[in-house]
Amino acid sequence: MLKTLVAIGFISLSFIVHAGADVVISNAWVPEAPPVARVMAGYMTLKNTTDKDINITAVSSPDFKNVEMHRTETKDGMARMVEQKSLALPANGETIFKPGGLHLMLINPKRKLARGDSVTLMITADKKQITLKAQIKEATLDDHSTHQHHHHH
Ligand SMILES: [Cu+2]
Repeated sequence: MLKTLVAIGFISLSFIVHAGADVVISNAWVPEAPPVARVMAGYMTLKNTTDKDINITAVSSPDFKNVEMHRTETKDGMARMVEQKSLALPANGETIFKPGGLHLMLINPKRKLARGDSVTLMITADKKQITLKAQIKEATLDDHSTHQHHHHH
């Protein structure tokens, strides 16, 4: 009986904690890059659990000098990256940052980052700030991080 009560208590407590989480972020990772790399990519899955669109208006990290949101677009066989100043997460929808599409551009790492390390990301979603960790993982072959990364400004 006591066990049941404790379990219920835990469930309702975690419900309260999650009630504020309009955006649930999972699978956040950063492909490993050569130590000399000045830019790294970041990927994640964002779930908007509300029935209203939510706008991501800023991303920052204490581990990088600057963070941008980019979308890779292919036109006439040429891929280019377009910075997204703001990104709408559709109501009850899932938005995936993945190689070849939306990605975070992590610019000028402040420390050496190797596989197994994790970095902190801070995402502003409709004025609320979400803080999460992303792990540095082995880059997969089709990752754009393994290609020459051109940055246009
Ligand atoms: Cu980019």
